[in-house]
Amino acid sequence: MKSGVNGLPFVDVRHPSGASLQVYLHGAHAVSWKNSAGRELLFTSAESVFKPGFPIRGGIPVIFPQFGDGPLPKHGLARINEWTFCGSGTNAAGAVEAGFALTDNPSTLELWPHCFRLELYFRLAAMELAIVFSVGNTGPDEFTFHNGLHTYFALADISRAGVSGLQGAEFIDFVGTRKPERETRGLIAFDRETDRVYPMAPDKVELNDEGNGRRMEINKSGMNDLVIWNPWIEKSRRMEDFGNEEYKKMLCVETGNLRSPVRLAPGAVRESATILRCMDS
Ligand code: TA6
Repeated sequence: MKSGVNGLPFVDVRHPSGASLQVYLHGAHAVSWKNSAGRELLFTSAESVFKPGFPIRGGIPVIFPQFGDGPLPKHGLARINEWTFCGSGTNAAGAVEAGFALTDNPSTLELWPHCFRLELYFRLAAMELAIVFSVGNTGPDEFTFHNGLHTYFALADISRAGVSGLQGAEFIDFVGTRKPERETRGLIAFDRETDRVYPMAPDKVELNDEGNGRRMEINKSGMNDLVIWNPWIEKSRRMEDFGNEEYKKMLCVETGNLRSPVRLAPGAVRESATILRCMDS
């Protein structure tokens, strides 16, 4: 355990290949993932705050039990609570695994009256990061939830980036009509604010970061939906914890159960995962 920004504790995970991952206990929030070549693959804002009760801007925010706006704080409680580090080790495949857990506490119960246990396992290899996200209902009542990973990928230049693999998928544009549409593009490029939810999206998409000569494969399982977000110019200016020009250097490709909530019976556990594979050319 190391002491990070404002003294907040974080876990520094190292893989023999040279790959590394830094995860704050605050929100079980990964803020840096470097591949074996030492190249930073996540975007974390230089303006981010690091303090209790506030989400870190960038990295991999953990979403639970609510995606977006609603009766709870935006994107829920997981990213603004302090998680427990459960330990780390090398698994049979040679990946270095670090586990984190969050259970209900008086402050979560006040806002969301359900007992739960979240477990998040990061599995780090030379060019790959797998994240396993399990949600357990430890109370007597059924509950419904959204869960997901709001991943900020680092880019050389948003104007030279694109997402492929969504052609033909339905999407809802939250900057536009907010009505279901069909994706016609094989490669989605970015020249404006983009905030699109792809319900029941394909389980594999690819982010092409031409400026870095990098392709990132984004795989999901047990996660129905995918979101693509870039705040662009005006929204960037309105975000206090985000630099005005930082939209040029990032894209969120989010994976999770973000549209239709998942129903979980007492005692049940729902596991889901995202696997990120970096292919530097
Ligand atoms: O995932 C897209 C989104 O819901 C956008 O609407 C935008 O608000 C983004 O999340 C960031 O939300 P945050 O609460 O982290 O500022």
